[in-house]
Amino acid sequence: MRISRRGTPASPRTFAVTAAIAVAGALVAACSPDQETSDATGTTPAVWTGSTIPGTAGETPAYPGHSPGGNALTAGFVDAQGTTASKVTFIERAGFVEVQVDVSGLSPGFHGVHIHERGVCETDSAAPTGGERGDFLSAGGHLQVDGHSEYPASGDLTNIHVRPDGTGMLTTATSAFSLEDLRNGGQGRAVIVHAEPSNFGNVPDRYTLPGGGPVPDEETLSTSDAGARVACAVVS
Ligand SMILES: [Cu+2]
Repeated sequence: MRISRRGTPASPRTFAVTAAIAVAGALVAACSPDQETSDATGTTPAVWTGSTIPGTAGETPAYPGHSPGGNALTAGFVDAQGTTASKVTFIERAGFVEVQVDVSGLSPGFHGVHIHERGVCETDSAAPTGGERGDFLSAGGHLQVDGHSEYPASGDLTNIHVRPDGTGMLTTATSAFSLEDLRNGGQGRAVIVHAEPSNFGNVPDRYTLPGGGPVPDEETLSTSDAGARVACAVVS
């Protein structure tokens, strides 16, 4: 649903965009807990003092400041000017994926964050289905994993709140996709931060479109009305 349109027309700038991708597998070798965990009665349980949540059963334990080996993806965001100060990290846990987003240089307020289908970040590009050009449009629509067609889409994540100084951070969790879905057979996916917040397709039915049509319409469902694409990261 397009009630009003914000943002500017597609910029003539063209940047070759390469997102830094790193699998955190190399980190695991450096992990050395200070204390052994034990279930035996009378022993002292391990104490977690870091912000990273403990690893889950069946995988290499995660210690504060460490990522489980081979179970994480991280990538840097670029904006239309090629700035790369922000990053996103995905960590596979037991039954869900932990998502950490750190951004800077964005306008204050809430911004939509989605996984988009194609692992490309191209400014001044057109959607795979054609149409008008704009920054990061060639990343396509929101990720829907195999067998999922409902909305919110598989790749719809929680909005990130950006503070007045332009920085923001978000930690969330989703079971709507796996790291394999993100790797996409080596082709990767794009993580997009939008100019506006997502509404997740939620438009109260007391609203109607100018022509009287019901809401949410297909555009609202497929885009969450999050507006222009202001930052993009390729994970693979
Ligand atoms: Cu999006």
